[in-house]
Amino acid sequence: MYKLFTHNDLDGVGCGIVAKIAFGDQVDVRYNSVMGLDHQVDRFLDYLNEKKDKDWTVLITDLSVNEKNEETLDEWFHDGGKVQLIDHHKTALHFNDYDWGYVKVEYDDGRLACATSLLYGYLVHKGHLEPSAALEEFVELVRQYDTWEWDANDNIKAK
Ligand SMILES: [Mn+2]
Repeated sequence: MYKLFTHNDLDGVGCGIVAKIAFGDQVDVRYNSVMGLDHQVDRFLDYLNEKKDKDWTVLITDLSVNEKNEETLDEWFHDGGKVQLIDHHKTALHFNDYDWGYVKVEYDDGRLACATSLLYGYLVHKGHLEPSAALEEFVELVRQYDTWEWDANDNIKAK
């Protein structure tokens, strides 16, 4: 099973949609405010540590965790647990120091990344998701909305 903790804004919900297309009923998605995330992650890590349940893959998108959860996630990972944090905020770049962190602010061609576009790329790369034109359009609209590129491009569809 996959447990996805994601933001409750459009980009975060986009991650939930992409994850559900990839994993169907094998993913449990929880949408969080910036302030609410750490409590939820902390509670779930307590559950995992108590049950020693290694079947779960913990995914965190569009938000980053506090230092305490960062340490607990790293311990869980080194104990054989499955963890992946994916984000596009500059403030989260230090998570790239971990094998379970994937933070990218912009693509090589200069376009800004969003969490939905990073998660989509990740799931396609891992073979969890079949790319499609419809999905790519959805992901690109979310990306333009989240990065305000819709404004520069006057892309009302993304708005
Ligand atoms: Mn975002």
